[in-house]
Amino acid sequence: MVSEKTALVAVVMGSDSDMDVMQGCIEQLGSFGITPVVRIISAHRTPRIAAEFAENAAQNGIKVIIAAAGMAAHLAGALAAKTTLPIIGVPLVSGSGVGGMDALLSTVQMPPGVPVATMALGKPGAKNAAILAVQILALSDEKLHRKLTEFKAAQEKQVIEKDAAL
Ligand code: RP5
Repeated sequence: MVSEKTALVAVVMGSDSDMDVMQGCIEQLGSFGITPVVRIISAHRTPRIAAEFAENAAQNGIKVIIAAAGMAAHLAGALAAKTTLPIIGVPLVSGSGVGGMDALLSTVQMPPGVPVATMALGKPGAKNAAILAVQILALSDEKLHRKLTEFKAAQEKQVIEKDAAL
């Protein structure tokens, strides 16, 4: 069981309804051998827990926080306000009727001084959040760096094969 005290990456989401999409992020991290600590924490419904989590994350050994939320998605920003760790934000599409634009703008439009590295909406963003987290960790981890190089090469090969198969 991975806890906040043993994980290098945290995947935090605003609701259990976000899990479907964020499973892609967790699996992508897993493909690099990284098991994240996974939490459901809401900037609006559990603001005290959100602040506490962010305040203690670095001390607990977490290096990167991935924060995903839909609607008025303030989770990534709220965590960024309370830590110096890099925060990767994943805006999610909810049933609000504005197609994710609400979450995208809420996540990306951070005031100067409090950055959130904002990914694409939904599933592509969830996958990229994992890869970006690995890229950050790989700066000081040669083994991870090798895995990333292999990942890029495999991706390139797949596209070349698809092109050749046309
Ligand atoms: C956000 O509101 C969550 O991240 C979720 O995407 C959205 C809806 O939450 P639920 O009503 O499904 O719990 O805070």
